[in-house]
Amino acid sequence: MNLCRFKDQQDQARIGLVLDDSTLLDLTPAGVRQMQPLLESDDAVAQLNQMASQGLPRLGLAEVRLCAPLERQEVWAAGVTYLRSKTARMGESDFGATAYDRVYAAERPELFFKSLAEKVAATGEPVGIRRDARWSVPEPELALVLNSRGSVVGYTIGNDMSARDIEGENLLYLPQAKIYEHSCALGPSIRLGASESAARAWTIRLAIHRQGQAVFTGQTSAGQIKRGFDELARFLFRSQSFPHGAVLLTGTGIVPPDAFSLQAQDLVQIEVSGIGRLENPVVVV
Ligand code: DO4
Ligand code: MG
Repeated sequence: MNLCRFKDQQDQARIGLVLDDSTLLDLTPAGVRQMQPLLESDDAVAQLNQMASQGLPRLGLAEVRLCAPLERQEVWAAGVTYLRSKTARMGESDFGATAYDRVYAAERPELFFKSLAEKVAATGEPVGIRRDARWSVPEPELALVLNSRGSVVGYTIGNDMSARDIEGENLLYLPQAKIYEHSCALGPSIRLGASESAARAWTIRLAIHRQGQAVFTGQTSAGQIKRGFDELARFLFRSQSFPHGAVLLTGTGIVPPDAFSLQAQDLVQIEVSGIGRLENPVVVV
């Protein structure tokens, strides 16, 4: 069951339930104006099933503009949670190498702030590469949707856009490598009601297209994430509260070859088998 946000004709955000690849149910007549009460409730799937049987209006997905599926949540990210991410980062950096090695093995994960909700790109909106970076990549990641109690209530797809040369030059530059205009995309919807073991069986795929040709494709399994989802959520909620909930990206396991850098007008497509596809064109920021 996939929950989405979309804009109506008056440019107001509405909440919908994705029925299939081409149709959604508008939940507005059922009194749903925000996602948060559903994400906070213990029986969101049962409530939504009940609403779905009420004969609510159906809309074509092609007729609406999807928004990023979050409201007031902060977006955070975990790093170096896949072996592939650890080895790639150790290669790109000289003196930072031991930091990546150590955090991969440590009890405490790497967690960093990624974005405010209002800065997140929805599917179809541009993601950015910095004009002062030479080496930019998308990071396709499974994203945990957490309620205010720190429980995983759903999953979406995240793109943790990164400037690898800036991160590799000095780890203290991580915030500049990771947080800039259009550096985070989320969507297209939130998958509710899936267990961690079901989510771990999902395949994550990345395809980058340039002038209509695929210039990179790769895939991994969410099962390769080294840490438990609750473990990541517990560390995020340590000594910190999130009254609106949070979205936590779980790290990347797909790293394009070192010679590859994104260019303006590339198209980044990320698919997670249990969720759908997040697709964003690239712009220079
Ligand atoms: O350590 C730097 C960032 C790691 C990251 O974003 C990832 O592994 O996905
Ligand atoms: Mg990442």
